[in-house]
Amino acid sequence: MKLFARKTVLMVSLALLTLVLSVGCMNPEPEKPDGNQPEKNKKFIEASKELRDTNELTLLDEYEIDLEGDGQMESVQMYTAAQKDPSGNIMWDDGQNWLLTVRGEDREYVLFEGYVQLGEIKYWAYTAGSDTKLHITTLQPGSASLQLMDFEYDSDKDGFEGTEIFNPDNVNLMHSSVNVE
Ligand SMILES: [Ca+2]
Repeated sequence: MKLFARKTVLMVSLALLTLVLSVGCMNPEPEKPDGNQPEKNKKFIEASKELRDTNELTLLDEYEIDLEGDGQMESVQMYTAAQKDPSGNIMWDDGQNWLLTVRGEDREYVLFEGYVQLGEIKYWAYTAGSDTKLHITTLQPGSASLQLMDFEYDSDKDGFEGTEIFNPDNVNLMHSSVNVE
């Protein structure tokens, strides 16, 4: 009886050891994206209640659209910090701050805010296919960058899902048919 018990203990121990070893030798599972962690090339842009001060900025482009279909218009606005000369021409520097924002009366979604060196920002607003979601796609060409971003409005989350589509490293821009205006 004792012997049997010992054998049983030994066998159970061996089985456990085998199990521990086999689990230990298994390849670790590939890392799954954590639900709370944003993907590397994505960022969510929430509504900001405090509107940026645009008094000192030059409005380059404005487009009115009803974001969520409530009958009240919102506006896509693109600004640069470069000022206009008395004739109305923009005095571009080698670099300047830019602001691309979608604003309503008491909120805004800042799609881009920052300094652009030897470059500019272009945007396209559109819907695609049967989907009625607004997309704003931006291209930011510069002497050392060529970034393409897509911002899709999500009415459930009330914000824009930004996705970096293209952003190659070590760009040395040699030519563009699009010049700073
Ligand atoms: Ca609206």
